[in-house]
Amino acid sequence: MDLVNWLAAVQREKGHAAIMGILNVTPDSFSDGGRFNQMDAFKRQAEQMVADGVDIFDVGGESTRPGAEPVSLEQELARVLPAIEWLHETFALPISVDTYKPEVMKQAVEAGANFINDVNALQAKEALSVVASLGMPVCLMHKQGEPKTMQLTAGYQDVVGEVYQFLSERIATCVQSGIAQESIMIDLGFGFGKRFEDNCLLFQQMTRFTDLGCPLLVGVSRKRMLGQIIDAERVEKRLQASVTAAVLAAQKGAAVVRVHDVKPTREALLTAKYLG
Ligand code: YH5
Repeated sequence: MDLVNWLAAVQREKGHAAIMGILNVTPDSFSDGGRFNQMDAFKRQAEQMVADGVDIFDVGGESTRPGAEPVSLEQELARVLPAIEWLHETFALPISVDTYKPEVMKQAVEAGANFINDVNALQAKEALSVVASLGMPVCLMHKQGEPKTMQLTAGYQDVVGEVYQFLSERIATCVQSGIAQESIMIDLGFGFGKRFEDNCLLFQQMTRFTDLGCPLLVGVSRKRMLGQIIDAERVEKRLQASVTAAVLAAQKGAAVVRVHDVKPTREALLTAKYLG
């Protein structure tokens, strides 16, 4: 089933936007004991998400957060592959891999991933051809700059116009490279090289991106822009703001919301479905 049809099926069956649950694979500790415990914690988190009604897993090796140091290919593979293999063996749910490295994309798909979530919008060398030959759906995200420094240098003349132009060009390039238009999603990239006011404007004007003809994925869960609105430094304090933002995004037409807190998000989306 192609991506657009799968999303339509989720909408139909559940009556709300698809919920993408964020599963970060944390660095291995040096001892085997630590490694076992981390995999164990990962499994329990995934099981809880399934019980809470997650629609798609997003597995990431934590290499793209603002301020983060890049992770080596070997490190990323060692973190992400066992996690994807286990999810694939254990649940009948789609799995996306959050990576910009073509080699990780390839091996993740062999391990059972069925969706590429690339914060770099397939701009790495070989990424376009790898995804085209894998035939997997992909999410193209906008960012300005590189994760390590992007929050220090962010600036736009017209953030909505520039993000629109970028995504429009990337969609065209993907299609020219043999990726089916029906398997492309887009993401405005909240917090990726954007100031507070840029994030707010993009969120407010999200519906302007619908005419690009690709389903929209929105990831704002626990992000600093929400912390700035409610004056909460600690991520654990950002739950209500995250859930509110997920409901608003769905109302503005987002097909997928990428979240940490599946259960409260699902309850809010269901409530909005009946009362909205
Ligand atoms: C996204 O928006 N984000 S990784 C900082 C936080 C909270 C969360 C503490 N991968 C996105 O999740 N993929 C990431 O504040 C993504 N869209 C897509 N498609 C950053 C992240 C986060 C960072």
